[in-house]
Amino acid sequence: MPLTVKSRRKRSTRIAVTVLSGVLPVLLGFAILYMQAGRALQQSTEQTADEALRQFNLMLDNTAEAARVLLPLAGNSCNDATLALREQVTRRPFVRSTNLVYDNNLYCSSLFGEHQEKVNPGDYTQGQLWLMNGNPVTPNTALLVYRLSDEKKGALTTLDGYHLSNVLRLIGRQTSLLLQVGNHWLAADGKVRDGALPVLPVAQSVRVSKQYAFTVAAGFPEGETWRYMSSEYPPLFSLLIFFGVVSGSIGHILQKRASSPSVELQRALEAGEFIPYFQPVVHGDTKKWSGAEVLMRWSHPKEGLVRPDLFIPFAEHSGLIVPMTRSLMQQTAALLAPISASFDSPFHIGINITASHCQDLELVEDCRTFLGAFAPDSISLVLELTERELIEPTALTHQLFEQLHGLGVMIAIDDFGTGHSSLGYLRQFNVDFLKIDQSFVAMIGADALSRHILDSIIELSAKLDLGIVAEGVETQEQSDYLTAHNVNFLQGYLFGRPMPGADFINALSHH
Ligand code: G
Ligand code: G
Ligand code: MN
Repeated sequence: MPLTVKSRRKRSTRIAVTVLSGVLPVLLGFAILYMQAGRALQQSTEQTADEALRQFNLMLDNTAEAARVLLPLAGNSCNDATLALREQVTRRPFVRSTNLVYDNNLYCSSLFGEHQEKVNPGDYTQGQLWLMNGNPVTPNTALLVYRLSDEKKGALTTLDGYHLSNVLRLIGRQTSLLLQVGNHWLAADGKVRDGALPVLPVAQSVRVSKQYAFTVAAGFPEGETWRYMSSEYPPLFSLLIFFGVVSGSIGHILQKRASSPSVELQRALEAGEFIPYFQPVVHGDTKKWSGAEVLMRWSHPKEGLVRPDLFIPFAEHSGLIVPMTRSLMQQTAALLAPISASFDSPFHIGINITASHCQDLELVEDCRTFLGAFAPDSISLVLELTERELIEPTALTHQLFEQLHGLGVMIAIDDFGTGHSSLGYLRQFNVDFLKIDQSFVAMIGADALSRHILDSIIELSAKLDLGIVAEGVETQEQSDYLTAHNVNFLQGYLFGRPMPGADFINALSHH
């Protein structure tokens, strides 16, 4: 059935839509995962930096406490203070050494006792902290010096860099974690370097201590987001691919599914797939070709030639039957008008119309255009209206039929005998022809009752002075019977099957 096949889009478009519906969800999911990974890494560096800040603050609290205890001793003789200095070193876990200063001169140390060394307050960030890369006792070992001063009195307590780099290493784990004091910074490898902090390109978080003059920075090297995704998300990737395949398949299936019949008919109309076939109608007595009925065929790109019973009901329902018939009339005119001058008597051209043609006066214009294409008086146009769905007699339909008759268009009741038209109806619409339905013609030679029905129809049309066409004439017997009963016109396989325009014109030239 052609109406279930959709080929509205080109093949390349269909493939593109399928691929897009498969790839888009994957890309979207991938983008979401990328953002999710970025957020996870950011959260991780923030937590790491917070934790490191807390640890360093605690360690410095301990170191600063030692300096606070010792500061009052500054200026006292070193001998008297040494014990107190060493006691702080012993008692406090992170304190490595303690020193007393007077007038910017370090004069007493927990390690050496009496000792002389200049102190430059400018070395200390905010006068408080100095991150050194070792001292003469332990060169190349990081050292954080805390300075507390009160006028000329001063105390210096040092924190071993080993503890600091331990914190950086243990808390940092996967994260790069750095401690910055002024112009120096320490990494997890325990080395102190000079200069500005290096930029950590992925998810960098920086925390500044409120109590002490240091900063902590956490972050990841370039490419960490991808590394994180490839280590954490493989199951999600499989899920994404699965969704992509499902959604691509759905896209593919939806495209293959039928579009609504009216969309498909509209497409076919635009593509010019509705073409006329012609079946000859012959004179009852001479059997010479007197005309033809135009029968619509759908030349479907996939289904081949489709018979009208399969699609005319849809066309009527969607209102497309009017433009479809117009197209059929245009094609018929284009085929037959060029040879119309050679028709000796008016050639009957039968066009099937439906009730939906009778809802406005458009049909009048279509018929005028059609007749205008032919040589004057070369054809007579017969509109065939099926008896199965006859129209309501209204002011508009009367106007329509009046105007059609004014143009010289004739009306035939098609499939006569299968419906229930009243005699009043035949008179009201000024019908010119009855087309006896082929089921009655098929009764010829059968039982007597059936033949009576046929005979009555023939008789009736004679009394009403209507032309009569017998349809579906297949045998010589039927033909002889109908001719003997003065049926004016015959149509059926015996005389010719419905055929394409070119074949019809060719056959016409031999008759
Ligand atoms: O021979 P065929 O199979 O063509 O005809 C099948 C049915 O379709 C017939 O009842 C015929 O009247 C109808 N039909 C054929 N062509 C047209 C047309 O152009 N318009 C309408 N409304 N019906 C048609
Ligand atoms: O419009 P109408 O219902 O009259 O359409 C005529 C229908 O009858 C078309 O489907 C046409 O193909 C078909 N037809 C025409 N001649 C014959 C015939 O001799 N025998 C049979 N069985 N069908 C015919
Ligand atoms: Mn017909």
